[in-house]
Amino acid sequence: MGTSVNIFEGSQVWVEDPVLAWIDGQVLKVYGDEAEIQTSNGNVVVLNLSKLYPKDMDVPSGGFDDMTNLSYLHEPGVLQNLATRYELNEIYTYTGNVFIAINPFQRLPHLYDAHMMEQYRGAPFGKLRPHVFAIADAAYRAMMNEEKGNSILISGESGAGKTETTKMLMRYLAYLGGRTGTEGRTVEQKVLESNPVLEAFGNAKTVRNNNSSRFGKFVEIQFDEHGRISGAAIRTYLLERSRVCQISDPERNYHCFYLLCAAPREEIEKYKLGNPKLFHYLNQSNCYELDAVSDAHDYLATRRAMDIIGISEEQQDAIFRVVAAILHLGNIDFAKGQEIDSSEVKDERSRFHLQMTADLLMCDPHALQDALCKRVMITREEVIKRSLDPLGATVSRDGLAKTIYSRLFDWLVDKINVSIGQDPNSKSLIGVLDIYGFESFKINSFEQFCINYTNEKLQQHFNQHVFKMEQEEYIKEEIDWSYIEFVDNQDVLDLIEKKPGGIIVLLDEACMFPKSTHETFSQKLYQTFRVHKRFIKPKLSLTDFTIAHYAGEVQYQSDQFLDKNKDYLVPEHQDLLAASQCSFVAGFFPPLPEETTKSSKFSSIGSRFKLQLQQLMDSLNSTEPHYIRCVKPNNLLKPAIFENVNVMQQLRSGGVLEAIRISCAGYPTRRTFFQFVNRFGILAPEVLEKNYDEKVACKKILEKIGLTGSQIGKTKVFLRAGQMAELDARRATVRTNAAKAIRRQIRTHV
Ligand code: AOV
Ligand code: MG
Repeated sequence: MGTSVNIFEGSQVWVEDPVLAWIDGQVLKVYGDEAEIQTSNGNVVVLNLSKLYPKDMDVPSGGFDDMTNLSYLHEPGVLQNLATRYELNEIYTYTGNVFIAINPFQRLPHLYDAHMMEQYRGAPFGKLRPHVFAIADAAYRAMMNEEKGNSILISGESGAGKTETTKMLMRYLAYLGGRTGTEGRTVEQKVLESNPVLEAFGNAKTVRNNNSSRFGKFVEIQFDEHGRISGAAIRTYLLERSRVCQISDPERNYHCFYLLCAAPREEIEKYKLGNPKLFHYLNQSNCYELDAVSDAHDYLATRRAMDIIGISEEQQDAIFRVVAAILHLGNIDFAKGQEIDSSEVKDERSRFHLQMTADLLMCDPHALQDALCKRVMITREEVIKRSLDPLGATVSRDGLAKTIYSRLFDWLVDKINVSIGQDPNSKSLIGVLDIYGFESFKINSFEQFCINYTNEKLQQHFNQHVFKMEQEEYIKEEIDWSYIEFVDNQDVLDLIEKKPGGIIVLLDEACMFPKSTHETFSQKLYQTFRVHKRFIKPKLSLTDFTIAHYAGEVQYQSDQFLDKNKDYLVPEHQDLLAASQCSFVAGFFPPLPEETTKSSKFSSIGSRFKLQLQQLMDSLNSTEPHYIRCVKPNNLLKPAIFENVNVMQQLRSGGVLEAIRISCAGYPTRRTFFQFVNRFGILAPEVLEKNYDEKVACKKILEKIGLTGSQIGKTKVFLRAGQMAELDARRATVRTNAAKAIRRQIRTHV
């Protein structure tokens, strides 16, 4: 949206820069379509006028709280405003309907203290500085006043601060809806303490974030008619299972493993643990400790949080016993057995770990060994036990570890929900969504596919609502508008989830057909989507496929898609653990109905996830949404570093600029009558002389300058994209001419 018409010699402009994303400069000369610009770092560049963006010269030194105050709502303006504010530790900024939070990577204690909470309680929106508390407060007021559910949707890339922001929101809601002086554990205390527990079991250090959530979370906080918290429900989405058995340097496995290895002596001895370096599931990476985190301390903190939630001592012991069992399980190695293609537990050390695993899971060690090394085959005639080779046994071992861990995680979520309790009579609710952000790595597998699919869903929700809200403002101001088309990502969603024929369906078909491989699956995709404009077959690969997501293209490697889509519990594992003497463990594996145990029918992770997402969307659609976009200012995870290119890329892919673009299709700039007259009265001085009321004055000014397409609302003037720039240019010309005239006058007088 270059506004080239308004560029002339002397103009301050932004031009694209490979290092800084955008750099400001001054136009030295204009020749036809091109201009020569001196940039602020001393370079002179020649560019087409369409590549220049006018620089807003009216930005206060601290930037604008709300970016819609910018005269030019373009990329460089938005970026500059955020950078200016970040430098002053102003990490929050409004952009119309979207709230932007930039990770400070340092504790800002005053920002979240009790005094701050008090200030925001009931304060009119926009009166105080932008803050997550203001968003939570607005959601709470809206819920109370309109008796409608509200939701707060937080997005942003890994490490951008979604989970921290979620915790602040929850703290503030607990403050608003908490009870004072009640005996025992309150609902809100349990809700808050669910965070450290879920983080211990569902978060891990990744390359991008030392405390990365490896699951999605939707917390629904229920309120009674007095606006007090009366219950809550936590739903989680797709925990990353592969991490339990496979990590790469410098990442870590789930925190709980390290916490347990740092537990007090008696526990370490009881579970025969010790240095995490001794365990295969942990020592695939060289990272064991985190900066500024004490696992020993966090172990005790997690235990305390479990106490508050109401997880009994006995259950806590069982939980950590299972965690220890998984570590021992991972240390069982296999060697070739006596028979061809069979395997046996490798050596003395492995036998020790087998025994430990069996002890901790309270199951029979022989049965455990069989479950790991053998498979039962059911043919029409007979039931035979087939041996697995060492590699097969290792895969079986890892499968068992992943199954146990994910059941443990599900158990925790259920337990937390039961303990907090649901309020069936709840008057209203606020949902808070903290989900994984859009991901595009060098290698993108099924996890990234699901994560990005989630983001497509949320983006669609976002588009629809930003539009709706935008148009509601037009209705409120009673201006004429016609429905504005926006770029819909329905076609990407169809590509992924359509029935029949979408990628998820094709993947399920491939999983059900025994002869398929990832090659045949990829071929099928290439054939089916040969002409789909969101699907691309990369030239140099026979099995990769690329999806043109709303946030950019992502190339997926299909080789593990089939395996990862199959949620297939090996019947031997099921039988083994269902027979555990420990009711906690046996409880993870309730008996299955007869038919499902026999057939090897698989259950599709992709399809189940799709269903979960649909349910999530249904819940969200019945609420009034508020959007928070978290931004990561740098990849070093350090304070006070604002990397322009990095932030720019997030604003683009996070759909922030898309939202701006959407609002540009409408009337993105609006000014109150007073502001408008003040600024542009100079264009029609004769109007100012007459004593019109402000609204009439605005109308007259607009008439005089013949600006078409703008609208006069009840309290504001609404301008189309670029019109503000046009008005400013005229204002500048009038002023320059006036200055020249004055100079002429002075000269003639002299
Ligand atoms: P994420 O949830 O968005 O990533 P987090 O909320 O875990 O990111 O934030 C990452 C880290 O940034 C935290 O551990 C803090 O050290 C720091 N941080 C974030 N927000 C704040 C804040 N408001 N004040 C101080 N420090 C903060 V992921 O879960 O990886 O997508 O899957
Ligand atoms: Mg997180």
